[in-house]
Amino acid sequence: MKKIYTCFVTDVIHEGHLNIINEAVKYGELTIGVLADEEAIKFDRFPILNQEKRVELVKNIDGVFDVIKQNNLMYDDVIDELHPDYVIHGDNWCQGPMKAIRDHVEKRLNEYGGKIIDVPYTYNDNVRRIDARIKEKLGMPEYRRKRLKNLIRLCPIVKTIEVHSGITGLIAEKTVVEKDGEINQFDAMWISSLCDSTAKGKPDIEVVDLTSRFRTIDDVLEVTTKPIIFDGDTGGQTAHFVYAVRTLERMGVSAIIIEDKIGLKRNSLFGVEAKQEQDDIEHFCSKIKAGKKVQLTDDFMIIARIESLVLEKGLTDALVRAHAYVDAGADGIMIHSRKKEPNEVLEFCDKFREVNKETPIVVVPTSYNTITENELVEHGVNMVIYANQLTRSAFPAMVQTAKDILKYHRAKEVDDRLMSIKDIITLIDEI
Ligand code: SPV
Ligand code: MG
Repeated sequence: MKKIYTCFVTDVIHEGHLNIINEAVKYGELTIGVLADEEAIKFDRFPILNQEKRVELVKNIDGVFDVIKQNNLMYDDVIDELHPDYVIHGDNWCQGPMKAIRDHVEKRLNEYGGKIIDVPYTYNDNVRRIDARIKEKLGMPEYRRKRLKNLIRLCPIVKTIEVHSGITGLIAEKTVVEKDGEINQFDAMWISSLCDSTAKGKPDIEVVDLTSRFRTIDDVLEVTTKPIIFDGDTGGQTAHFVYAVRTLERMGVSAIIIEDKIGLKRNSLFGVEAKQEQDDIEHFCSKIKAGKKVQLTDDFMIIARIESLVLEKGLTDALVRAHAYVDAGADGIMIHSRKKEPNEVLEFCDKFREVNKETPIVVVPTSYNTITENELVEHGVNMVIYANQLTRSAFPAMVQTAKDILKYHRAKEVDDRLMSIKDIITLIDEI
């Protein structure tokens, strides 16, 4: 009897999967591997059911010889142990980032004469409807909100990108890349005060009010499923902050980050060039405590952002504050810096981790951008936020286009570098 293998990530078995199974059993006895959560999230949606539950789901299907766990996205664990004669998959993996998986599997099977079978991918109205329902569910507040904590547990580092609109949300949601045989996507989204304000042509001084900031979140929520981390600036007055916590939690936002500054907030990247005042520890702790007291679920996180390095108050001050904020109930610490080199941030992380192994550390490597995600992981960082790069890439492109249209009195000269009309009108999926 030949061994045939397929890998499932799915939360719902539909006719597409049954079709693969029906084809597979023609060749031999079928083993289905259920992909680990931490591997699935590298290229697919976050599974609604965890790996254990998905194993149970698949076990109930008739005609399946065995169900195993696949813990490596590239199939190496399965190929080493099972040595399948055939690997069967929908032909959707013949292009796009998933092709890297197919290429790798093909190479491994070739080592001993195994073969791939591609079956036409089923995408009819029924499957489309099931797909849309899962996506809708993932976007619901109670499912989305808790996913950040899950991601912190599952990922070596949670990769977060700034978004400030539906369209930037879609970029964060849909961009998947393959490089050197590795597949990656962003895990979460950051609603930056800098970029949200900039998109509205306003300075980053808390002048864009919370009602407007929540509108931005709503636009993003409507078209995405990934968790959202909200840049809450100083959190404002404590009496106001508690309302923000409640609203964000209800919307399905996973975390708010508030910075320990008081008075007129200026962007941290100004550092000491702009007058900025740091809050005192006691007052900031009372704000954290008030926020933690009003939240209604265990999912929501209040992350305390320390501005000591930005305001040149030194490492010791940053560490004292970090421990005090954790004691006050902060679910995470964000340490910020505007230095070109990562040294002070890394030193902070190392020293903090000597005492505290658990509390998630968040960093924003805008100025010290040579540091890699792997290096951050080595220093105990749990989340990296790419806080403004989408805005900063779009703006120069738009200015150049505006200038060139004025220069040439027509749009022909700029057309080559623009997205095609076909691409833009088909970019957004219609319901
Ligand atoms: C933001 O993105 O608005 C931030 C990060 O708060 S920074 O601009 O570096 O202060
Ligand atoms: Mg900000």
